[in-house]
Amino acid sequence: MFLPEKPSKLRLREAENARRNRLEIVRARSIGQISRRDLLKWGLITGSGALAWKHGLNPFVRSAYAQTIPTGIPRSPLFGQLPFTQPMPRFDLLARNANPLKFLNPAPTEAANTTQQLLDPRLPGVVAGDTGPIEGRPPGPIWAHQRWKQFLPKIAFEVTQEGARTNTTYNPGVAPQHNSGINPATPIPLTFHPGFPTQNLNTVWTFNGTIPPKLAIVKYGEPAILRHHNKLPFDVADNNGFGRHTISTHEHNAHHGAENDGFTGAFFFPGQFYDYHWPWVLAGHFSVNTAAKDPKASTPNGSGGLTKIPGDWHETMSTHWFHDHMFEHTAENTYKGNVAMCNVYSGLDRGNESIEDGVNFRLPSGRAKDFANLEYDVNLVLADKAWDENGQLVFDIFNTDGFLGDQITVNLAWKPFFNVERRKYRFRILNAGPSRFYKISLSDGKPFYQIGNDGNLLPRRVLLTQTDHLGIAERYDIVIDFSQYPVGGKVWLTNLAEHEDGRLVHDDLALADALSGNSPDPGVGRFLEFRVVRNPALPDLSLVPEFMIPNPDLSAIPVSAERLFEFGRGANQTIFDPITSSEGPWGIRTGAFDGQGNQTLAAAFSRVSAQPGSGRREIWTLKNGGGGWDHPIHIHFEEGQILERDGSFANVPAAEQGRKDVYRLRPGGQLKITMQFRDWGGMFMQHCHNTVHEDHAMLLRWEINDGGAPFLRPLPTPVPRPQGVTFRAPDEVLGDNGEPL
Ligand SMILES: [Cu+2]
Repeated sequence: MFLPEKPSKLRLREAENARRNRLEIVRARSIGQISRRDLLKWGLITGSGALAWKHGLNPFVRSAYAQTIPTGIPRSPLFGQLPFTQPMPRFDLLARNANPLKFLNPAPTEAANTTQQLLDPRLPGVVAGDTGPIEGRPPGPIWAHQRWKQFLPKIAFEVTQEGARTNTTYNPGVAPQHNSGINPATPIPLTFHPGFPTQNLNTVWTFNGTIPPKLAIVKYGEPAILRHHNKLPFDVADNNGFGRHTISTHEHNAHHGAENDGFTGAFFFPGQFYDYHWPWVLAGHFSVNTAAKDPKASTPNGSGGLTKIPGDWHETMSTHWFHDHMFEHTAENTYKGNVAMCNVYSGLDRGNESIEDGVNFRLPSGRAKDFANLEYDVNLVLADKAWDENGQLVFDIFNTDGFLGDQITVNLAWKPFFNVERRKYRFRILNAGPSRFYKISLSDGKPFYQIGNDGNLLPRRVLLTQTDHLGIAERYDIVIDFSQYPVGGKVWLTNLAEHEDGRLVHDDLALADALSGNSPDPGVGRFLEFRVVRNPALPDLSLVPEFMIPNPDLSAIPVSAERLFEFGRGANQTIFDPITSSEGPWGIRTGAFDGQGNQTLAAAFSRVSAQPGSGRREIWTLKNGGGGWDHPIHIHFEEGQILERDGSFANVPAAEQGRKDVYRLRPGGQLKITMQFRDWGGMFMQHCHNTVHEDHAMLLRWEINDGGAPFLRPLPTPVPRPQGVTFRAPDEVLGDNGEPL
């Protein structure tokens, strides 16, 4: 997979040449000059989806001096830097702007703002003089913000997506002593380590064009709006080799209308913005606890008290993220930096460890502010990266199995350290992909608590010495108690999951083996150093309650349908459209639970593959079609409960017994989950979150059919163009048995 640490010069040159040759193909595909079909035609891709073994075109090409050992990928140079020599930056807080209707200019509107602007002729399909709408949201009533007037936004976030630049406005939300001494006034160039080269303008694209990654602070009962400006290059070729300049922003498992979900086919162009409306209601808002009587269904009131809100408190969510969902280009764009996190606060999880009101869990956080104290509540985003001999980020392996970087970054800093006090900390750990799994342990094997899985606090805390495999897009909230270490002590977060390729974890290493440095996978071992630097100034008042949020009880709700989704290889395509359909090899077979014989289909966002009824409860079986790969499957919009893993609830580990939005299938595995579809409607998605599998067509669209107004059935497919989104009827609609209607 990767070259050994000190390869011979000849071997390194051979591998670098192979990578350079491949980059031409990666680039041509990223800007749409060639398709996968072209590559198949030219014989560069095999039926199984991997690049053929043609000299210079494959990272695993047979080496000139070893017949059977693959050449491997050149390791990312470290420019003489050592690990754990730079502080880990805390996330960069997005400003919470009050009064969005006045703050945002032009003011946000219920339906998309179709005010025309002159288009830049560098945009695809545009000639001088063409005009198009300033907002890229599909126009008209179907894509209008659902229940806009009822949930007018109270907070606005305004962000750009743009190329790399220096951050001069860093706001970590905590004093430097809680940020390893980083002075936020010091400009931050876009680099993974101060001793590495700075990233070029169009090598990295992030929120506001800067690092550290961004954090949005939201709370229930406070509707928000995210205005996202696309400031990426007009010319699709200005991408330094990978990444697509059209984007769609998915708030990962927010319970919001489809027009705000970052649908993969509702992407927008450079020069446009898109307003995403986030109402932040508890699921069940319109059917459960509608009179807002239950104090557990609540939100911080700003002065130490609670405001009760409608909905089911068992659906309260906490740790979110948002990221690009561009059709066929999600892996490139998220890898390039289109990733942010979002902490959702509530009466239960308010980010204040001192308020005793019988509702607040008092998880490690801080106490100075009413809610969202961050001193001891730390977001961590894990992302494996690779860079070339000039230190520039590369998206290297043109391989549909998945992409692995050889270097682990935390908060986009290469192997940093973080100063902690002798007390409890909460870490909200996100795996941002693109393809690697992590199994996390402390380097001394000491136990810690897992309190959350995905966006949700668990029914019960779980004491662990190692986590399960953290799949791409999954989040684990853990609590580590550093009071067990002396001042001056050090301990490291360590990855035990060894990969050979992007398909699955090859081996779970014993802690000693992961620490030994002997693994051929440079991604295992220590990746974050904790330095215990002092005693806390104030006593640690935080708690780690044994019991937190039990699952909502759906047992009284009849099951309206059972469906099967099988995730596998060798997908067929029935729709041939250059914009809305993709090609495999990955795909999904859809059907009734006992349905047999339907074909595995590659993604097309103009196909509707399932239509659960609004308010209904369903049971879905997610099945891995093979034993040679793992898939972390993400179902948008609804939190699910795992009823069975491989035929029995006894196989569901404690840390997976809460609500989930990403479901790891494991090789050959099968899950049965249940969900209820409510409150909002429209077109959503389900896909593998190994983003390379997702982009190579393991994705489908499903829709909530509410049987009437305000939605048409099935919804027309948006087809975005710079001049404006057009619509057409879905190319294909599958019935409950998985067969085309
Ligand atoms: Cu997958």
